[in-house]
Amino acid sequence: MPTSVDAPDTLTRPFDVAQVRAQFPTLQRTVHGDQPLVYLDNAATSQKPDVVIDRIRAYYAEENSNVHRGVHRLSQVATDAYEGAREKIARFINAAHTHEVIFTRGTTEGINLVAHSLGASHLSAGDEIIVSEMEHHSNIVPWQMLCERVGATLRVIPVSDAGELDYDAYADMLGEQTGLVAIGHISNALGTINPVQQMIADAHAVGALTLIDGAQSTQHSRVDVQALDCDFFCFSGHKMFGPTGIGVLYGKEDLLNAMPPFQGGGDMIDRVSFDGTTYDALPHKFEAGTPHIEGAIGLGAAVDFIEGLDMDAVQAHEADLLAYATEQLQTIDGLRIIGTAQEKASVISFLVGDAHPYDVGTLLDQMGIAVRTGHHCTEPLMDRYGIPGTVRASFALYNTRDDVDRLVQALKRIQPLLS
Ligand code: 7TS
Repeated sequence: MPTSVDAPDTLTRPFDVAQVRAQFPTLQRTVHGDQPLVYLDNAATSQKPDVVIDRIRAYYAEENSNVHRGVHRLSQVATDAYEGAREKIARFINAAHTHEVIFTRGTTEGINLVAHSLGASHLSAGDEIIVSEMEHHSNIVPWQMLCERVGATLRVIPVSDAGELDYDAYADMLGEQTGLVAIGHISNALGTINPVQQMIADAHAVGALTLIDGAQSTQHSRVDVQALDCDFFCFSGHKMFGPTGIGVLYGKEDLLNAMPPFQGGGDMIDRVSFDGTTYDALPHKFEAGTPHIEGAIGLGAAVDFIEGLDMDAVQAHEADLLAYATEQLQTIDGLRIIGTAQEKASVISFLVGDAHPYDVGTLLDQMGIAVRTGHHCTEPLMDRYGIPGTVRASFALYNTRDDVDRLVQALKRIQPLLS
């Protein structure tokens, strides 16, 4: 079977943004007639490079079959590709074992899986679950549901005006009653990079488990789950140049083994009878039903794409974009940046005077600029700042200073319409 699309060219160093952009077909298109697209909605989802698109096409054109237990050739090819993707992802996050990588629909499903299964085995009435005020709803609501189910209590780490966690408050909350600390690695609304390594160590010191919501981190930085020592780490393929509908839950082997399955069905069993059913070993115990085969394979191609880049150079490029955009946006009268943490990823939330974020976003769209507006699924955080939402420009490795200039020029043009 041809698998040449599996092996992207290693990019020439230093980081060549034009060469990277050329690999993303969507970035070549125009919108609203002849407006070149300026795509600044990467925290919602990233665009996809040719290697990912081509790999998915090759799977359907040449390898399509259901996975596992098939004796025929195509089933073996599809299984090898699916399980090969799991191995790539395990290496990518430095998991100790490949079977610690569970395929999910995305971050949301990974967190719900842990809330369901860990809730059944490890958490009970009187336990506390700690989250922060800046969490995405995906890292709030499953824990609220779990608290209701088992009688546990949700504790919330406050956020400062700048958008940083109140670490002293966190340290005070930790105790033997703490069952789990569930924290976002990088805030999707503010860009704040949280000190998760220290938070995990401090949680472990009181015997608590830890879950990191990595939805916003795998596309910006190297993640090493063993170095972090987190118990669980969740992320979404579509935010890291891979397909939608696929994501990963990493969990430590002993914990995953001790947790009951999330969903029941085909592929997750050892033996089924009406007298009782036994479950398959990891990772299959947590993957009921036909999986998102092409999604996993596409995510493997996205991992290859990222690993073909010099991540230090990518980080330097994104840091430059963040600094340049922050400086340029501040030249706009009445523009207020929400989230000015010391440690920030390339996400900028802002408000322009009293203008509603939706109006700003709609006018920017007319000029080909894609930003996101609203509460970004962080309503408690918006309540904290007393605002209905923000305009959010989120940058990926393929964005340029020219994109920043287009955003700033457009904001200056629409400003008279907003007041
Ligand atoms: N956690 C964080 C920090 C996120 O940013 C998101 C998605 C999720 C969890 C959920 O990920 P999913 O792939 O399961 O949906 N964030 C956004 C966003 O900022 N705009 O659209 C989706």
